[in-house]
Amino acid sequence: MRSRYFHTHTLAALAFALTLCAASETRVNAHDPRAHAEAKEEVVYTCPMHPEVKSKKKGACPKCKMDLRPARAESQAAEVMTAGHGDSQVTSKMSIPDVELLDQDGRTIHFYSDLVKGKTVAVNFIFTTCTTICPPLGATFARVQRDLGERAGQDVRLISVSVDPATDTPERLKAWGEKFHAGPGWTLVTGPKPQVDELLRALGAATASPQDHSPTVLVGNDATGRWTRAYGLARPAVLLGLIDAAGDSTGKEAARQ
Ligand SMILES: [Cu+2]
Repeated sequence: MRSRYFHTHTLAALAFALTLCAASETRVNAHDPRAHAEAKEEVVYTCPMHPEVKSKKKGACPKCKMDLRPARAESQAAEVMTAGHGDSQVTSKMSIPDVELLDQDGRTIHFYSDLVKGKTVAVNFIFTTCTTICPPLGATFARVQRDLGERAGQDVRLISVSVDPATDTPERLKAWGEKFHAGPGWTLVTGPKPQVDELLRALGAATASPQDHSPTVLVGNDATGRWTRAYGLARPAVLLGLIDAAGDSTGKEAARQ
């Protein structure tokens, strides 16, 4: 699973989103519950947090109450991500703005210098009132955090950026993060809307409304300049592989640059 690709600007991200949408009719539209019903094939539903929980019907996980998700649609979408972009597009460094924002404890942070500089980061895009795709995005990060162990907060940082900063106060983000046992290596970010919007544009995650956000995770390392956009609900092992690759300045992919 070495496929990856790179983007530096919003146009490329838009193209990416369109590719995802066009790629599979049975793929679940992140924020449209009707999309679930439209899938005609038999689907097995599974919990993002507890993969051993399987059901033929939609519903809540008996262990954590999280909405079950169609396992087949998830794996298909993950395959689309990698199959559709087989060869990585190597590019120059992303320009990460040093915008002043707030973390989940209400502390002022500078996005680049406090969170990104000197670390490998995985960034997802969430809003706390979302009941569809964002909870599984949080659950995925929780599993990545667990698998990272003590690396979380040391050489790797997980970052969740609110795409609805007007609603998502630091307090709301903190409560949301606590549902997923977010530890010190997982920073949740909000702030004044103009600054958040500037950040989202720079990260290729700007959308007209929060509901349009796609389940992506951006994995990169400022020092190596290697950035990958991946399906946000990919298996944690896949995301861990991307995290390792992003920080590996001696790897095969890096040599191709
Ligand atoms: Cu969402």
